[in-house]
Amino acid sequence: MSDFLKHFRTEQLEKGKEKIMDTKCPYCSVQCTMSLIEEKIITRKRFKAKPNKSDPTSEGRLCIKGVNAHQHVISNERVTHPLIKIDGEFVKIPWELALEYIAEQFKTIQREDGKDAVAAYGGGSLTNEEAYLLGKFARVGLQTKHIDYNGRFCMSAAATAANHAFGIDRGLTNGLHEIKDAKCIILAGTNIADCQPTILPYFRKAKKNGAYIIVIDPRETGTSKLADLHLQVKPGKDAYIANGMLKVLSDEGFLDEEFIKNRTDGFDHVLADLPSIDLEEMAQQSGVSAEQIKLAARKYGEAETGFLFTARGVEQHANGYENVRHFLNLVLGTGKIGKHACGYGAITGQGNGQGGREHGQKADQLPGYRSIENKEHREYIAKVWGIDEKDLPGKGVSAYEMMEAIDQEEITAMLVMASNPVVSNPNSIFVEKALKKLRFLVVVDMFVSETAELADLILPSSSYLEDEGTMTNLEGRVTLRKAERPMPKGVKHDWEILCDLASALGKKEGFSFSKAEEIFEELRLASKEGIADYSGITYNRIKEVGIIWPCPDTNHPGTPRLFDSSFSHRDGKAKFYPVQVSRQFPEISDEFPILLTTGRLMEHYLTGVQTRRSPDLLSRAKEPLLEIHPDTAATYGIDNGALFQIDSKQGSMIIRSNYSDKIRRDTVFAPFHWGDSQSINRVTSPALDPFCKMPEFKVCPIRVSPLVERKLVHQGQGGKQNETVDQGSS
Ligand SMILES: Nc1nc2c(c(=O)[nH]1)N[C@H]1C(S)=C(S)[C@@H](COP(=O)(O)OP(=O)(O)OC[C@H]3O[C@@H](n4cnc5c(=O)[nH]c(N)nc54)[C@H](O)[C@@H]3O)O[C@H]1N2
Ligand SMILES: Nc1nc2c(c(=O)[nH]1)N[C@H]1C(S)=C(S)[C@@H](COP(=O)(O)OP(=O)(O)OC[C@H]3O[C@@H](n4cnc5c(=O)[nH]c(N)nc54)[C@H](O)[C@@H]3O)O[C@H]1N2
Ligand code: SF4
Ligand SMILES: [Mo]
Repeated sequence: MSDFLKHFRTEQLEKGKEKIMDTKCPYCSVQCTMSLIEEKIITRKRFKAKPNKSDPTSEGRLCIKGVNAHQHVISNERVTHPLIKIDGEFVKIPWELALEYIAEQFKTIQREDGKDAVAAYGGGSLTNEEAYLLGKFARVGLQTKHIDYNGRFCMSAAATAANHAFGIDRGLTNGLHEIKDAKCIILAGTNIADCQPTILPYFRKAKKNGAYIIVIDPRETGTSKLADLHLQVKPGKDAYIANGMLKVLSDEGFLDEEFIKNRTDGFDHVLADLPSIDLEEMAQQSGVSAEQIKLAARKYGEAETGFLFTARGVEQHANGYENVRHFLNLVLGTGKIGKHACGYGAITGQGNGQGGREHGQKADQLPGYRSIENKEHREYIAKVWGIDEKDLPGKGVSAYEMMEAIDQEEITAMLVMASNPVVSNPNSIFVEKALKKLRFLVVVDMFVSETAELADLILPSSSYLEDEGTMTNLEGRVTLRKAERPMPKGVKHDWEILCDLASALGKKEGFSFSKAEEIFEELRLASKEGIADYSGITYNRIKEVGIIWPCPDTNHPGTPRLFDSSFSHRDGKAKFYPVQVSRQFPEISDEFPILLTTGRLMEHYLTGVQTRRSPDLLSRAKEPLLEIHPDTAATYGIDNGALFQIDSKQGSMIIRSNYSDKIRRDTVFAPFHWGDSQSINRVTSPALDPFCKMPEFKVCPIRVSPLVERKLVHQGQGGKQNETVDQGSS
């Protein structure tokens, strides 16, 4: 840079053109904090993300997504006006008219089709205040029973399992800082290296301190590189590993009888069933040798301290709930919980995946993790909301079931806020068809997502840099996200939109908030004495670092570790689960001879609406690639880098192959970050877990076949071409 330019630039900056914004990454559940420096040099903007060293969770780390998160905020594809669809085209419409029109449509539809015909569908990116308000809006504003959210696809199996086993669902039972002291760590179906990269160092530290690390995953991943033992399970068959391990723990005297006797319930049933478990059968079913299962059990059993973590790999199955319960048997059987460096963690996914499931977006839940089916809970919340308990709707159906209800024309209008269901639901060809049947669809988003494209009306919302509110991270730490960048003209915050819509529906009372903090104050009251008690948390208390709930009063320091002396069930005891595996698993056949599993790449986030609009992330992974073993590919005539077709019972999609010898030969893996014909959910199965309604994203029998046209082969393979990213510019 010439001296002149240097001088000029300094002058520009001195004139206050540099803005430093304290913020948090909008993506995953770690919620890393950072300072985002925005420089304006003449007309160009430059951004630089500086991680915050005093963040107790990220410890001053950021991953590639956090570094580039601002790129979607400044994308010129941001929607900055309400848009109404007229003759298939979106045209701008003023806010007042848009709100009036929505209110009129919702009222007409409710009059004609019934109150429950209008549904709300939320998301785990919403702040606690917005998730809370969306729940209140559905129940009080619309008086509909139908509200659910994308977290159903995320945390529902682990949440239901933890509620039943422990009496409480908080992702991690212990603070992350305890991981380094654990002597054995089981990572089942979790790819932390790509999905929560900034917490990987906690595990590295543990390993350095001598921890034995066991990874259970059908693929070798960045996470399995840490492993001393990698159990390459057949997709869907984790329960056989867990039960095989329990059998070994029992046979070889590793169970903690004192703990079982004093702190748990239901072990008798387990004990009665254990003799029927045949280790060889467990090995044969799971695709992991009996020797490896034994070794895993011994290492976990003999370690003085230990953690067991699960994530979507074991949870996103039609028996995801039971999978988690089987793993929890290992934790309870060895008494590795409720003390230092011993515990369980369901690694939460979305930025506010934890808070989003505590305050009433879920079909069966009221704020503070209260139950909509419990009379006392209903009465308490009705009082906070100033309504009669009788006017509070009951329980609705789960996210995917809402799509079925739309298909059945029981739901005829929907408000989607912060989700892209047409890409993230399983069996998405059906879902798209169903959504097209709606009489009226409103989508609140920053972009014209694949779902927004189907909308009758799109309302533009603010981004993470613009929207203040609290987010609860994977530790259960309630943190305050500041909003220091003004939002584009024409955009509103999600909570403002809900207040305005309520007002347009004639329900102004109870929705006249003028800032997020006022909503939080009501949420504190609503959560008081609930399971997820936030009543002791104030904006002022969390302006530096967050507080881990439960926090029942303003002097309470928060609760990093749960279950030191008792579990959260009324009798204080944790519950075992019978070891029988009764379900019929989806199996391969001559027609569909390969098992598909799906998941994530480091570079993209969920359905990719934000990260595909971030040039530095998109350039690293331009299109979905199917991880396939070269031997499997050879069997079906698939060249490396070739575009080919995947078919399942549900539908087809086109994808490019990427040879990898790091995956089982009977399994292929695809990411779900792309839409339209590249969406892997066009083929995934609509099977749901009967306990928690989690879809079966992680296993689906498919067939692969070469496309007739081979011309595209070897053209631009996408993938990690651009390894170095200029972190300073955008
Ligand atoms: N980069 C990135 N990070 C993210 C996200 C993202 O989209 N991109 N999303 C966030 C969200 S919302 C979530 S929920 C989390 C998800 O975090 P994870 O659950 O860790 O991510 P996934 O890739 O879905 O699945 C994890 C692993 O499960 C394995 N797996 C597949 N089938 C099975 C099986 O049957 N058994 C076992 N044991 N393992 C199996 C996959 O090979 C994969 O490596 O990540 C969060 N972080
Ligand atoms: N095959 C397969 N499918 C899966 C999964 C899998 O592993 N495999 N995982 C499932 C999981 S764990 C999850 S969490 C779901 C996620 O599924 P989705 O809910 O579809 O997730 P997103 O892609 O985050 O969609 C968020 C949408 O909201 C917008 N948005 C982001 N922040 C805000 C905000 O603050 N306000 C508003 N109004 N809009 C916002 C974004 O632009 C985007 O369009 O996908 C599920 N689907
Ligand atoms: S994606 Fe997750 S790990 Fe990466 S910077 Fe954002 S919050 Fe941190
Ligand atoms: Mo998720």
